[in-house]
Amino acid sequence: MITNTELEFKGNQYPSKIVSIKHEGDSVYFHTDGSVILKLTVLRDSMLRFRYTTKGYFSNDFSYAIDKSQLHGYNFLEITETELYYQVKTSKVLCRIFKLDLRISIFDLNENVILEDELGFHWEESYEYGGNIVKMSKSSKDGECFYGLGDKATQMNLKGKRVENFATDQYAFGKDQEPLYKVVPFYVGLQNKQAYGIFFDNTFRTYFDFCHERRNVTSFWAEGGEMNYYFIYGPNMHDVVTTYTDLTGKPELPPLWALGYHQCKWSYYPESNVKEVAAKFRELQIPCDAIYLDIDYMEGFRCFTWNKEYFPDPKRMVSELAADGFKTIVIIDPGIKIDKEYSVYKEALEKDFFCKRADGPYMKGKVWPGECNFPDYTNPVVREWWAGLFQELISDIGVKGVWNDMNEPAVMEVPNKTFPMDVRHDYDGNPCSHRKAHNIYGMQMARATYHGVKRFSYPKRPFVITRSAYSGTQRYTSSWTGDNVATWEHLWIANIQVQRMCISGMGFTGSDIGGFAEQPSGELYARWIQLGVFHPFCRTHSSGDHGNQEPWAFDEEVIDITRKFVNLRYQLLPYLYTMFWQYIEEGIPMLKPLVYFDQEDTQTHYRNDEFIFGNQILVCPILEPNSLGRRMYIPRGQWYNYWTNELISGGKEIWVDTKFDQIPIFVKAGAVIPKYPVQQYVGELEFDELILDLYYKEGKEKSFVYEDAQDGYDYKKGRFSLLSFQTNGKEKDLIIQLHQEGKYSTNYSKYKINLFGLPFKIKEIEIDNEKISFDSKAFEKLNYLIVDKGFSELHIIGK
Ligand code: MIG
Repeated sequence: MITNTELEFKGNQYPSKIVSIKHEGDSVYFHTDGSVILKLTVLRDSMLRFRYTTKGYFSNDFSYAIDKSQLHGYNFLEITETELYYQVKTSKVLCRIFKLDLRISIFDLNENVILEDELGFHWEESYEYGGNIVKMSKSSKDGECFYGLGDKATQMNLKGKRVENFATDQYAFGKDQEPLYKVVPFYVGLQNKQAYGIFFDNTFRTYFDFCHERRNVTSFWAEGGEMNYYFIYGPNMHDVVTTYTDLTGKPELPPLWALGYHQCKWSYYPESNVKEVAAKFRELQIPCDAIYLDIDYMEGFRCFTWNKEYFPDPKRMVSELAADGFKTIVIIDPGIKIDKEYSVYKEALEKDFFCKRADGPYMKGKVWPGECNFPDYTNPVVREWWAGLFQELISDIGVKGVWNDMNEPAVMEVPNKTFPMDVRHDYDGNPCSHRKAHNIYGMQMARATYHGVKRFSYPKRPFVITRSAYSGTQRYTSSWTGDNVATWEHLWIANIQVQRMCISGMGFTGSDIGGFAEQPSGELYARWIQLGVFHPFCRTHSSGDHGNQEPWAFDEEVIDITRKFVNLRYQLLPYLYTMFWQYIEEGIPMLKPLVYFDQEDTQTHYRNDEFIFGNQILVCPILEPNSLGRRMYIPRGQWYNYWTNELISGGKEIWVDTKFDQIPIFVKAGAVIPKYPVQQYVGELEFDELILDLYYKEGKEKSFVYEDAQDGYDYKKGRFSLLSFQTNGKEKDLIIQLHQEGKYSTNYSKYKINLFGLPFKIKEIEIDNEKISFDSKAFEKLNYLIVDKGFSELHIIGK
């Protein structure tokens, strides 16, 4: 195993001088006098791809990460030459390729350096495996910051860290522990207020070193494959992240219920236990939309079977739960029990669908069912077969979602916790060993699962959740952060992991609320739910080998806090759905670390705890016991304290007082926050008003509300409703302009507008230039207005 870049290593080889170049369409080939070739492709004016070969030719170009529907095309491409370098110019960047040694420097159009090779591309031949360890090193300036890389359990800014990407079942992982479940070899660099991104699309074990080994050097390398990376220019982090997300793909909208609260445990069984848990949620009036069945629902852990003793009639149970608003989600693991009597095993064996060792026999490994074989999900025929297996679960029984676990892949009782590296994979017609396929195995399983669940759920939307993932997995599934622990430190980790996943293109993510391993105190559980309701995916889960972790496992105060915060999440569903829509449309991360929100403010560069939920709500969890508040950084701008409605100016660190049933939440001045009434599950209630919380600001602010049928695919045919509110506050006057788009007609007929922070008394109100009757006495008591939906301009005139 390689644990450092070994930059001085005598076995390192370097490219020699360029002898010729060839321009073909969007690509330029730089041939050296050895057998190194660099292929530089201009995908967009702000995105360049660099591929290096040391063989004199390029192998088949294939990637699981890249989305076929990504946008590409550039406006301008010019190639020039000086004595020292070739220059490729687009309308956004200049890229110089040095003739002597193939090193790269990238500049903005004003010739400010964005990113420069240090040693640049170099490699070491690995005779053991018959390939190269491919390496890249870049110079790094003082003050440069680094973000991204998926699920890393470490500080937000990766400066000074080294990380390893190798999908691993890391039970009860610790802070800074490496590697973890997911592999997202993408980072954002921020230097001199300019952001750029690097996506190293290489599925072998990879490492990234951010000025850890050497102070002013950032490097990344892989234990095989090609040096193949994408450079994305910002200059805003927003541009980098949305471009990366477009490159690796965006999901479809989940059904709205999937944004509700989910309850899980290892395991709820038998049926009576599942029913009890569901009923208790309704009794205590804590909203909940989904309940999970962990591995014990199966017959001897055989996927696609049911334990008939615990679940004599799954179809009846699932439909009874559904009648009470609960969607049933079941776990499916990759290991298929070796059992001649088991139909899934027999069929896969007959069709030769299992992974094989290099010398021929099927790969065997122990997981929950005992000895198993493992489908080769990298074979499209196998994926198709796997998708078909979901027919009974989804179409007949009525299961609404599937949970893919153990897909790193995890194997028990072996030191490396996974497959032997010689195992063969189809890799969609590019046969290879597990060294190359390991990091995408879980992704391909989730992909096959998604296609199956979607096929049988149609015309409704599927729901899938996975533990392992590679870049691009967001196209198919949501995810959770794996087996965390009920400790305060893990609450800190969960907060960072989910923010980091959001800026790594894979935002539909949450942690096991309360912690998977060990028992949380009531206080820790309460603090965790207070954070968890602001995560895109919101589920309590626990290993069940300690006490219970349903809200009622704790005292009355914690139950009330849970209800209060889950209620808040359900009220904010239209806001959450709108952020999801901005994510699928534009790749905008649903949670924004402060540095993403305001990269120009260097105070944000090392912040970890505070984040922006959507575009306009600032949240900061309480991460310590016995806290009656905390210090936090308020980013620049005007913010209302959600609990007190006090207006404060940001750009400073302050102390915020909170009670046990609060965490610091601030709403951006000018925002219009849409809310639904509290429902026990999505779709429980019909209502005639959309609530709009409007926070006055002097000046302008824009807010959006996206709605549709909450499930199904009509939204793709234009049946959605997009409201955009432009508020404009003046000293004695507030104008709200509303613009509507889309063909979906919402069921409610009115808006209930709650006005916060209005600095004047209302004299009169005009809607579309007509005065309406206005009862100022009533308003002074209630502070809201009810108006018919569909106005163009609401004018509130002060005295
Ligand atoms: O080896 O299915 O991360 O969420 O409850 C443990 C049992 C297997 C690990 C998952 C966890 C799940 C558990 N699984």
